[in-house]
Amino acid sequence: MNRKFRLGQSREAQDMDHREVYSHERGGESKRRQRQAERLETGIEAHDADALLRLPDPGPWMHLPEATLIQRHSQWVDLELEDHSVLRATLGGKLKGVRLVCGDRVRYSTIPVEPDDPRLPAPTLPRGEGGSPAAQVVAVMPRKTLLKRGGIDDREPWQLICANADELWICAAVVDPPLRPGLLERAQLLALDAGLTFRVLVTKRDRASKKDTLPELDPLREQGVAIHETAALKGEGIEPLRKLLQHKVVVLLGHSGVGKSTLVNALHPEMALKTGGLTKFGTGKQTTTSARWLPLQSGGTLVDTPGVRTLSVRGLDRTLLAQVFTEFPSEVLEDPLAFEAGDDATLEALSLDYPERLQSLQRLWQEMDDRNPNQNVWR
Ligand SMILES: Nc1nc2c(ncn2[C@@H]2O[C@H](COP(=O)(O)OP(=O)(O)OP(=O)(O)O)[C@@H](O)[C@H]2O)c(=O)[nH]1
Ligand SMILES: [Mg+2]
Repeated sequence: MNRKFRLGQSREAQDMDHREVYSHERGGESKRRQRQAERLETGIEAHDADALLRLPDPGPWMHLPEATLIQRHSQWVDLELEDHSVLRATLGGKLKGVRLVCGDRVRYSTIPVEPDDPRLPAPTLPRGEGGSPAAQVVAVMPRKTLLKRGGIDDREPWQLICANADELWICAAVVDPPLRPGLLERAQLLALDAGLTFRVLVTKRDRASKKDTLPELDPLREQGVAIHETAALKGEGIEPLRKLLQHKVVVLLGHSGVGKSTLVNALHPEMALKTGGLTKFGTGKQTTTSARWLPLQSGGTLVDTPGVRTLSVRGLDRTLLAQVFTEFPSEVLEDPLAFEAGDDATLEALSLDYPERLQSLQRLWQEMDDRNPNQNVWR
């Protein structure tokens, strides 16, 4: 038989007959990616999106001490204990498949707990900071709130941002980096979904004239969304935020380079978080790389997060749109796609102050029902 060989791999001639498989490969896709695409197609790995958020019962572990997960690393997590010291911990086998996130309240053990499956090796415990005993997280407590955004595809339907937060502050710079249209509405939807109070923080206010009233925020102003203007480098607009933070956990979200870490440093200079400049294109440099839980001396906790390009609303409930697009009549909110966004007569009949919001509503409406946006990438 005339066999063809590829590097490090022999191949049955009949495989070659399945041209649809082979032709993908010739198109430059790796075998792994092909297999992923096939699984998505057959739905073998399609999960119940809500099931992925369910947590195992912490009941058997309630005798163990509780801590807050303050930072996730690839192999371990950092916990903040009752006495505010930090302990590095691995995740116990019982939490396999459970995705923990910054802000989770967890139960931990300082004695290694054997894994359920005897074939698995016992976890190697890293040494904690300052030689303190290392630990293993064995349970996670029910979450008061969970801030999440739509994920990549059905295998990862949600990207978790923070657990147990009270407020979401979306940061938008006056200039550099430019605000992507729709980011504020998207953040508003995520906050509504998680049940968090929503505020807009205008950063770098010193970079624009005081006469500039930032008319792009008018639709939000009219809805009564709280908007706070700050110039963190000059310390302007910081004190009112300090008051708002008392007894609260606040997540900072925004594009890379809008000044989230600079704002944290202005509120708590001892934190001395790394901040970055901007690229020559006026975009951020992704200086912050993982979410961090930062308790402030003046009260409250800030969660600094890495810059986002966009916030997917895939999988969120469409009824939330009525609370964001309050100016639209119910017939539009029931089926926005029935209205032609480019048609002057339609827009006039709706007498919209901000006609561009109809397009934005339509886009979000479609995205919320987008089952698997990556499914068609391969063809
Ligand atoms: N003029 C001015 N520049 C600011 C202000 N706040 C931040 N910057 C600058 O903006 C740049 C980015 O700030 P960062 O705090 O690193 O931004 P970030 O949002 O944390 O960015 P990522 O960590 O990449 O998501 C830095 O060069 C800051 O000096 C401000 O109030 N005024
Ligand atoms: Mg940062």
